[in-house]
Amino acid sequence: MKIVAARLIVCSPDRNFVTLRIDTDEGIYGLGDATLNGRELAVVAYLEEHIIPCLIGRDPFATEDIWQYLYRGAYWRRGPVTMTAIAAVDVALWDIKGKALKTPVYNLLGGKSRQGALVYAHANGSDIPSAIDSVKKHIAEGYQAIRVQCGVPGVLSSYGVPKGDKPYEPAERGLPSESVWSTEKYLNFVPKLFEALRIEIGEDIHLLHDVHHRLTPIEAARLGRSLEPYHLFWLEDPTPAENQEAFRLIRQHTVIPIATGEVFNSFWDAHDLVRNQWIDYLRMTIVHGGGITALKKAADFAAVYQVRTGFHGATDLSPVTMAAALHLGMAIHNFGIQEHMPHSPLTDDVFPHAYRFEEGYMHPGDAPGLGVDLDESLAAQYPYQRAYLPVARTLDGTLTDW
Ligand code: EZ4
Ligand code: CO
Repeated sequence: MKIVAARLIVCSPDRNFVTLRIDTDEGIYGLGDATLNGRELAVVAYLEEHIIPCLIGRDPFATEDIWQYLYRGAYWRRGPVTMTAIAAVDVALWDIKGKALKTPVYNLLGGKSRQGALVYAHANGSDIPSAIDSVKKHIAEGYQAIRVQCGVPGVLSSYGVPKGDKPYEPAERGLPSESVWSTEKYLNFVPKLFEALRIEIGEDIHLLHDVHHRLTPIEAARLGRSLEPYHLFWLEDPTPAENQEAFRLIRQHTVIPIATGEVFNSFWDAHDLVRNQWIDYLRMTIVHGGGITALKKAADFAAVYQVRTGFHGATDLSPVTMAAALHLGMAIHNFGIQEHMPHSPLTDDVFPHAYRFEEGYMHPGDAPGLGVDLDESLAAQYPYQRAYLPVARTLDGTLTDW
């Protein structure tokens, strides 16, 4: 089998998605997600100008060799644009492999290790009562694990809280909006939120929280310690992780489980975190971390240190990535949990898929390959629109981590 063509489909069914389609001489094609939120067209150019010409004529089954060719062969290693482009190729090739062999991709990665993938939903509210309502709504839908974000009194537009009555979506069309941040108000407020939640919903539901890189290590340690009575499933991105050593300090002070890695693009971003057991869950994702080939190795390395996976799964990761994450999550032994932020009905129509949600778990389905398609004529009705993630400033106007 040979690769005969590859092209990008850029569309915006409620939000932007970049999809790579690779075609073979046997009529089988594969899809890969190439969406890098807020920097979409950089990946399109990288693929169109620099990668696609090198793919034509290659054997699509050679996932390892093609990965190495694109990674080592570029000389310039790593970086989110490069690794998203490599991921798109890699995932499309695994899709082709599965379709050609007439089996779901999870069978090519080790086979099913579990019945389904435990997922967590996003609950949010502008204040504690509305956050509690949102959690109860998700429990009623069957979720057994729920991330909770809440507006902080005195802080305009906190992370994870929708502005209107539409579901929370981090990217916004137009130029970047600005939000305000106060660490002091946040640190005083969050324990009250989780105290109220445990009183209202009891002990059984898993609760999670995303700090979104906004604290220093010692502030994160204080938060972790103050949340211990409410036994969270995890505290996510407590501090930025460029300095992996920062997590040592958090670990010295609190037993709260720690998750990080959604912005990582290489396992080297996580190497110290994992081998020192400074984290409990690795959130690297297939689309930004170099594809199934790279994430399988990362997960296997993490397994040696009893670190489990918690792949990023926000709406900016397309249904193709959700499927890829579920196939890999079904197969590896150290799967932990999968983020599930449902796509809009329109996005789901553009990407018909075999995966499904049932009673707190997701299932990748048994279609050959990844089990996701792209309705190109529908996609064409929703062209790309420039969009960005917001930026954040502290109360005195200093730019801070969003
Ligand atoms: O801000 O996916 O845990 N989920 C997150 C997401 C990220 C977005 C960035 O594109 O932190 O909401
Ligand atoms: Co996050």
